[in-house]
Amino acid sequence: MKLVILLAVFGLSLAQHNPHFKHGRTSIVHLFEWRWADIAAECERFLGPKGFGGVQISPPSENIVLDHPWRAWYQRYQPVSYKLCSRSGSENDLKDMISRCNKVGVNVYADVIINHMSGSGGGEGTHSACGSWFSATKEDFPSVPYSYLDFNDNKCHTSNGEIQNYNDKYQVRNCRLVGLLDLALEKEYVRGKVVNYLNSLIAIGVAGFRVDTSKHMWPGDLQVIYGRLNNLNTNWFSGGSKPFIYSEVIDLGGEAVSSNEYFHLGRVTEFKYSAKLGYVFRKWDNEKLSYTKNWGEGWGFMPSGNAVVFVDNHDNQRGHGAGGTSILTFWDSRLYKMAAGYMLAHPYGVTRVMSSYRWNRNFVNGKDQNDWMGPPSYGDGSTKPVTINSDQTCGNDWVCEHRWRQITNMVIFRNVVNGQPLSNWWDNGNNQVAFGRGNRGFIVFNNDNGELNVTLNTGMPGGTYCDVISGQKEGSRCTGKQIQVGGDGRAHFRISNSDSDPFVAIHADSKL
Ligand code: AAO
Repeated sequence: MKLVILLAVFGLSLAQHNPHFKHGRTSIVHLFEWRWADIAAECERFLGPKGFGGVQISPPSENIVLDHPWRAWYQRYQPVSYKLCSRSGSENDLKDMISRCNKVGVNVYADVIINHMSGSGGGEGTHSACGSWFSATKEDFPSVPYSYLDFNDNKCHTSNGEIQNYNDKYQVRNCRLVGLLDLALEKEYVRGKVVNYLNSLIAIGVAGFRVDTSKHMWPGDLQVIYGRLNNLNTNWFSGGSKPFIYSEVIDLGGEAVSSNEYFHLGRVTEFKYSAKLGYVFRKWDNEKLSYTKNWGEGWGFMPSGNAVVFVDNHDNQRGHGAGGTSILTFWDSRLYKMAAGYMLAHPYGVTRVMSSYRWNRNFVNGKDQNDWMGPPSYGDGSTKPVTINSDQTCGNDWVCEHRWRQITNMVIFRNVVNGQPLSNWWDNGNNQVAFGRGNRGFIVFNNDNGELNVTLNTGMPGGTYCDVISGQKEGSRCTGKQIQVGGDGRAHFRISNSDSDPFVAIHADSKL
């Protein structure tokens, strides 16, 4: 009996680590601030056909609407109700998008804000995405409903009710993060509301959740909440599937709360990965690509089976969260493509690709004054649609990194090499490295100032392969470079450091 219970508990926690990707797919794309209608179209016209495993969507719950700063992106991180209504679209738009994405085998993961409601300074009225009245002043959110009794104020013992010290885990979990009204998740009533909210998303077909500010919630409370979640909708997922959970925990070391407190609950965002990858490709702090021979746990990252990894996220790409100048973003496109290529080729973690919009950066003393700017929008504040240009890039200031050929093709590469170990590592002791994934794929980087000119053992069957970075295989020809692999698995690579993309990748499906 005890064994059965143990197995049940263990099985349950394990299942929440599973993204439930379909058809051997391996990557998530974060379509930050996209409208639901655009996501639906993107699933059908691009993500499904190109083999993306899932999409992380912006918070679907109703949020405060801010005038100062005007319609900031981060208003979406201040819920006022659990109505499924936001500038991304209505509840019907959301449902339609989820089912259309599911139909083409692309999972949907919702970004959920359950630690808090709006900021304490949010005032009162109907300045909300869909007209719900609320009072931040009185801590009154009748659309849920939550009252002042449902918040943590009495549990926080700092002078102003704010988190003041990240070395005190009681503050981190019981006090307000930047003034956000902190929900009392140990209350049965609050747990019930949160469970209902998450279950309402499971009912319409999401595959799981990115759980915002997990660091600021007690793992024990989260465990109870997750334990009450329904299994995934059997229209799309096999019976008994638990929602995939990935906790947002920023742990760069040296604070009271560590990522490992959340490992039993699901996967966790590995922010060290993003920060270090930036250092490596920028060659800061004397970092070199050759030092990444033991990339992963060897670099002090969490175990691979626990990690969700990314080059940048919606916070650190604009200096929020664990932002820093090392973070690579679309603004540094050449290095960004290499870093994304490296991440997607390397077996560590579940990979998440960022898809951004452009905003008017304005640095004053190293800080972007416009780090608040919301998505491309019309004068009335409504979000502009994602348009697709004839060359398949996006218009209206949507960056669509996930559509950059080099990145899309590396998402495909990761699917093709799925399950294969890292193999045939080579480096020049500096910033030229190469590695394979069994006999299914091989990648070579030149981030040095000189040329790369070397013959390497790729571990691949002999033949002619198309490089999927400078081009790809189209019919029986390569649109970019060709790589000849001999019968002995060896191939010659020559990569100039002035190439627009100084890396080369081949895989089993790019063979002529
Ligand atoms: C906005 C305004 C505030 C206002 C508030 C309420 O900006 O001035 O008071 O509304 O009216 C986003 C925005 C916030 C925004 C918020 C609500 O980023 O600016 O506030 O929406 O609209 C912490 C959390 C982490 C969080 C991150 C931003 O731990 O969970 O802050 N990320 C998520 C979302 C994010 C969202 C929220 C949470 C809120 O992804 O988009 O906020 O729902 C240390 C700690 C981290 C801490 C950072 C930043 O990091 O370790 O836990 O993240 O500080 O406070 C080095 C260190 C590193 C350190 C970092 C500091 O890198 O190694 O550990 O420096 O930069």
